[in-house]
Amino acid sequence: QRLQQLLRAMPKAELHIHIEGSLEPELIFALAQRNGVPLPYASVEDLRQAYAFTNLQSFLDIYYAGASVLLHEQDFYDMARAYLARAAIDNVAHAEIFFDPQTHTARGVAMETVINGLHRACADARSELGISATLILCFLRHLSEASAFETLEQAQPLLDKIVGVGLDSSELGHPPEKFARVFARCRELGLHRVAHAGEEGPPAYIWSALDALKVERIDHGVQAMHDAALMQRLAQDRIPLTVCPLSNQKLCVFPDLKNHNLRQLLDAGLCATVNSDDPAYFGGYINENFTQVFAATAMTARHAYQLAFNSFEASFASNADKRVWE
Ligand code: ES4
Ligand code: ZN
Repeated sequence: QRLQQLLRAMPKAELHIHIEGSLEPELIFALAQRNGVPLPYASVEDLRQAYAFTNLQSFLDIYYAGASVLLHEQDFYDMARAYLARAAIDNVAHAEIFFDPQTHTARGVAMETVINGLHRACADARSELGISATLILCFLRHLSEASAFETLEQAQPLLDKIVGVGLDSSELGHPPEKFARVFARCRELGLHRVAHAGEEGPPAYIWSALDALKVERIDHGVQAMHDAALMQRLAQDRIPLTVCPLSNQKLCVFPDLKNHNLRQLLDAGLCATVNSDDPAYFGGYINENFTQVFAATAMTARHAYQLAFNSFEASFASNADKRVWE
């Protein structure tokens, strides 16, 4: 219908996409073959069969296994280029791409291999696809503060190729405070800051992401609904939430999309956005997230306009980025 067409056609910014979560099973198998990396799955179909998740951790185990096929700069380039080509089809004008360097450096891949491959794909997307794309380095919260500091050190010579830092991986038991000193250092370095909080974890983790990490956006944040004072803070300060409906459905954060609270977050005046998170694993790219959540919750064209507007307001797009698509 007309609303579904509007959702697909409208220009949008994607602010919550893990590049390792855009690796399609076909590309995982192609890279495994190219690099001689053994996989514990017999075929593409066999791997897809394993995509039945009950919570965040059950997904992360498979997601980290899939990323093990990435070894060379060209692998990181091919992965990011495939995502950006797909994003262009969904009328994404600007993408801020998360990557998890510790997943790769722990396997002996150099930081510059990761960042240079991803950055070259972003540069080519600018000239060839008319999309501006920037990179956000995410620290894995299940690892130590020392490991995060070491990661920041390794990235130091390449900081002109990233726009900010994030915090992801297993949320429960890993509150944001653990990384307060790392994020303080990142702030001194002039980096933008975001963190996953309130995906599975409690509203208290959203408060500490704001107050201990001084983040500018909250990734997910859907648990904020359980804390009225927090809702007021998020609305008053217009702290964006990067919401990922299909992810929340697949990881059983909500029993189904009909119960998703995106509409309530928007109607409460929050700067919510729609994003794809790990599209190769969760059953769709950004337009699929828009069309499915709108169909399930009977949102309107007014909500569609607000979400597109919010995505650009919430972005870290520079004037140079805007010149790519304005
Ligand atoms: C993630 Cl859905 C989600 N949550 C936390 N960390 C992640 N890394 C990749 N996807
Ligand atoms: Zn995420």
